[in-house]
Amino acid sequence: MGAPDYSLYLVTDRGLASGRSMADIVREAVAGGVTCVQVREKSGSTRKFLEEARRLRAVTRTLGVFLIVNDRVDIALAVEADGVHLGQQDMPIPVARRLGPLGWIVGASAESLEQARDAEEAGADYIGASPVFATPTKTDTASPLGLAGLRAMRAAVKIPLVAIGGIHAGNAREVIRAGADGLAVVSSIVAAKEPLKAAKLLRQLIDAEKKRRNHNI
Ligand code: TZP
Ligand code: MG
Repeated sequence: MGAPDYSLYLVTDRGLASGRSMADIVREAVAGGVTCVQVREKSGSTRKFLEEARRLRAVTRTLGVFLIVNDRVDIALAVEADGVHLGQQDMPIPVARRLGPLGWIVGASAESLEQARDAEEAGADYIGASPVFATPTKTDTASPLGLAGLRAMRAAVKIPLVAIGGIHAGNAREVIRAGADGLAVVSSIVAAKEPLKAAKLLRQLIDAEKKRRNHNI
């Protein structure tokens, strides 16, 4: 499916979906410009996680976007996801890499420069820079990196940086300007009344800022 595009990276959260199905939200979000989807389930059984991942695998395959599974290598393998996203307490990056097929995407969260460097050295494909801003969506985080922290992380590693935490249309451009290759969002799309429109606006902002950056203007 070509090189992964992390530009607008949607992370799912059923708790914010107001009863709508994640599959519908993902369809709308991808129509609006989401380039990559991570299925994330923080409560409930393995069985439920597997079922949700299976549904989203089918949707993302049809739409031609990458599907990444949060935390769980077993579920990622079971649904033939394109990769897995690992936190500091999850399976170590090289172990996940060995278990997955060739070309598997292994992403890793980093809350500090040291964690980012370690993840790169361990062979991560990208880093989830977390959290850039404080967010009610996830409160068990380290203190926010802020734009300065993100800039420092950008300077510390070469692999793609996907920024996460408190990102919305009002700050998207400055986060890209600070060196992010992509923006990961939960509530800005999942909780939006119109996920398609929300995704479209974010994608426009990201593309415009990346273009500006590439032309050095
Ligand atoms: N990891 C760090 S912050 C976060 C995750 C999963 C939640 C981001 O949610 P939101 O709603 O985009 O701020
Ligand atoms: Mg995790």
